[in-house]
Amino acid sequence: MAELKEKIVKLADASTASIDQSTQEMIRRAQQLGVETVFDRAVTMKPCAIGMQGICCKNCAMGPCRLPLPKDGIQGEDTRKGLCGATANTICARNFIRMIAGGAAAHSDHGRNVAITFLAAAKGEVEDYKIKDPVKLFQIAPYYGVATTVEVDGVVKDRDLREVAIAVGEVAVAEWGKPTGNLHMIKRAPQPLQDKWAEQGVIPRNVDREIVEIMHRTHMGVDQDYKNLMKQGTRASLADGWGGSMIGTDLQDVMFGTPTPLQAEADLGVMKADHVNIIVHGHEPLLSEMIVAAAQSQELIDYSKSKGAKGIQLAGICCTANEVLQRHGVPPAGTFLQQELAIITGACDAMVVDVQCIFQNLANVAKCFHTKLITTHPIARMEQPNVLHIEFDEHHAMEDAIRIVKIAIDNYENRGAEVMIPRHKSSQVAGFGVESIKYHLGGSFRGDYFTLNDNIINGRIRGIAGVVGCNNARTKHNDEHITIIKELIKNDVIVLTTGCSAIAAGMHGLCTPESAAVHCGPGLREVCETVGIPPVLHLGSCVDNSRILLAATEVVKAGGLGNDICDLPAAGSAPEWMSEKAISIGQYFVASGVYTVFGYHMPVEGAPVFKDYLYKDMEKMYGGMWDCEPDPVKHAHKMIAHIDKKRKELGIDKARDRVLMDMADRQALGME
Ligand code: NFS
Repeated sequence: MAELKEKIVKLADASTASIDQSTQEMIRRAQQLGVETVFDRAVTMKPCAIGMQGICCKNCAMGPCRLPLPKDGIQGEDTRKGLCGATANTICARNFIRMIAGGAAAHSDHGRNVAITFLAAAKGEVEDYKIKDPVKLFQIAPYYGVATTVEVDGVVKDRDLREVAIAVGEVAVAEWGKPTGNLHMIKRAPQPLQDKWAEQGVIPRNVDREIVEIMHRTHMGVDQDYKNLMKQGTRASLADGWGGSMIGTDLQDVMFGTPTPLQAEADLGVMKADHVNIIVHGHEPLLSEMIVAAAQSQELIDYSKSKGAKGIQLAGICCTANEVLQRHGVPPAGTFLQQELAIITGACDAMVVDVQCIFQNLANVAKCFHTKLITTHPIARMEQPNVLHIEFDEHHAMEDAIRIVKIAIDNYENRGAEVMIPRHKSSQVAGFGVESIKYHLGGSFRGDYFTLNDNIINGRIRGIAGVVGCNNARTKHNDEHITIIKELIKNDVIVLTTGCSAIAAGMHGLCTPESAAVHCGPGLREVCETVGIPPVLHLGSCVDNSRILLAATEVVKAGGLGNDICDLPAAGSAPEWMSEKAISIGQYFVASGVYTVFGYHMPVEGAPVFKDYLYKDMEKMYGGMWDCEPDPVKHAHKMIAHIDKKRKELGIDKARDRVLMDMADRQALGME
C-alpha cells in the first residue's frame, strides 16, 4: 500500500461528510490508507460561483463570457451582456436546457438500448433475452398502437405473443427517430395535461429530435428568447419522462419481469469477507441481469468454492443496483457517493461498470487494491491501464457475464491484508410499482387506486411525495434525503422514492413496514399497518420515475382528487441532486403538474427573471413549478404546505382536521 499512497491535499471530516455510520467508517479508513475520495476532493476544491449561478456562457470561442450579478443586486434595467449581446436570461436558459439535453440523452439512450435488445429478443436473434412478463406486454401494447387481439372466423382471440412483441419493439425503436407524428407514450397522461402540452406547443415528436434541437437552439446566435428556449427544454424533458424513460421501464419489465415487493438488505455491510464480492455499478440492466444469473449458477458458485470462497456475493451501486434489487433482491451496497468506498473495503473482487454516474477516480482507487475494475460499454471507457474493458454484446450476453464473474472469482485469492467491511446494513422491502401499489392498496376486492384515493380524501394520508435523485458531495451525504423523508412521513405524507434517494431510504431502514410505527404520523401509520406496506415505497431506478408519473395518473383516474396531476395533493423533491438527469427529471415533473423542490441550489440564481419564469410562471402553464430549499426540514414543509394548499382547493382539508393530532396527543402516543 505504502508506495501507492496518494497525497491528499485536505482531509474531509468524516462525521460532517455523511450521516451514515458505514460511510464515515470508510472515509476514515481511506484516509488512514492514504486513498483520496470524493469527500476529500470536495473540501479541497470549491465550485465556481458564477458557474453555479448559471451565468457563464462558453458556447463560442469569444467567451467564456461571465455575467456576475452586481454586488447590490439589479437596480433598474439589467444591462449585463456577453460579447454577442446575450443577456443573463438567455445564457442561463441555454445552460439550463443543455442540462436537460444531457439528462434526457442519458436516460433515453438507456431506453433505446433496451428497445433495440427487446426487438432482437422478440425476433429470437438474441437467445439470452426472453419475454418474461407477457401479461405486461399485452397491457402496454395498445399504448404503442399495437393490437393484442385478432378476429379469426368471427372469433376474437389473443394475437400471437411473438407477433405482438415484434410489433411493440418496432414501434418502440422508432420512437427515437420517426419522421412524423408525436411520441406514443404522451397519450398515457391525463387528457387535461395533454391539452396543456398541446396549448403550449411542447408535445415531443421523437426523442432524438428534441435533444438535437436543444443543441441547435443553444448554439451561438440561434434562440435568444429564454421562454422559447425553455419551451424546447420542456419538450425534451417530456421526451425523457413520457418517452425514453417510460419505454425503458416498460420493456425492461417485459423482458426481465415486472418487480413485485421483495425483501433485501442495503449498505456496505452487505459485502462478505469470505465471499467473492462483485459490485455492479451504473444504470443499464442489460448486462447486470446476466451477471445475476451467472452469479447464481451452481457451476460458478462451485468454482468460487474451489478458490476458497464460501460463495458469490453480488451487490450494486447507483441505479444498476436498483434494477437488480427490484427484480432479484440483489442488495445495494450504497449510493452514488459510496462507489469509491466499496473498493476501499479491500473486499471488492470486481467492480463492473456500464454507463452514467461512474467516477473516473475509481481507477485510481482500484489501483490501491486488488479490485478488477471492468468497463463494459462501448460508450463508457476509461483510459487507465489498470482498467479491463470487456465489451458487452447482447448476442453473447451470458458468455460475457460468465467471463466477468470468473475474473472476479479468480481475483479472490489476490486480496490483500487490508480488508475492512463496515458491519452496518439494514433490511428493506423494495420492488414497488404501479401494478403492486394497485394490488397492495387496492385490497383483494378492488384492485385499483380507489382505496389509496379514499385514504387521501379521508385524510389518513395527507398527500403523496416523490423523493428522488442523487447524492452531492457539496451536501452532507444522505442527510437531506433522510431528514426530508422522515419529516414527510411524520406528517402523514406517503413517499414514493427512486434512484440514490431510494437506496438511502433503504439503508436507513425506512423501506420496511415496521418503520411506520416508528416514524409515521397516526394516519399514514394506520394505513401502512393495515395493508402491510412501508411508508416509503421503493419504485426503482431513475428511469423508473416514469412509474411515479403513471402512478400519479392512476390516482387521477381513480377519481375524487381532481382531473389532472396538478390537482393532486402531491409534491416532488430531489434533495441532493447533482446530475443533468436530475434537471431533466425535475422539468418533466414540473411540466406534468408537480410542485418540485430541489435541495442544495439551482443554477439559475444569476438570472432572476428566468428564475421567476421557472418558479412562478410555469405554474400557470402546467400547474407545476420549481422551487429550491437547501434546509431539509423547511424543504419538507414547503412540500407539505403545497399538499395542504391542494387539499384545500379540493375541499378535503376539513376531513383531515379530524385526524390531526397536536403535539400533546403525539407525545401521549410516544411518537415524538
Ligand atoms: Ni439518478 Fe441513477 Fe444516483 Fe443520481 Fe446517478 S445513480 S440515474 S443520477 S446519482 S440518482
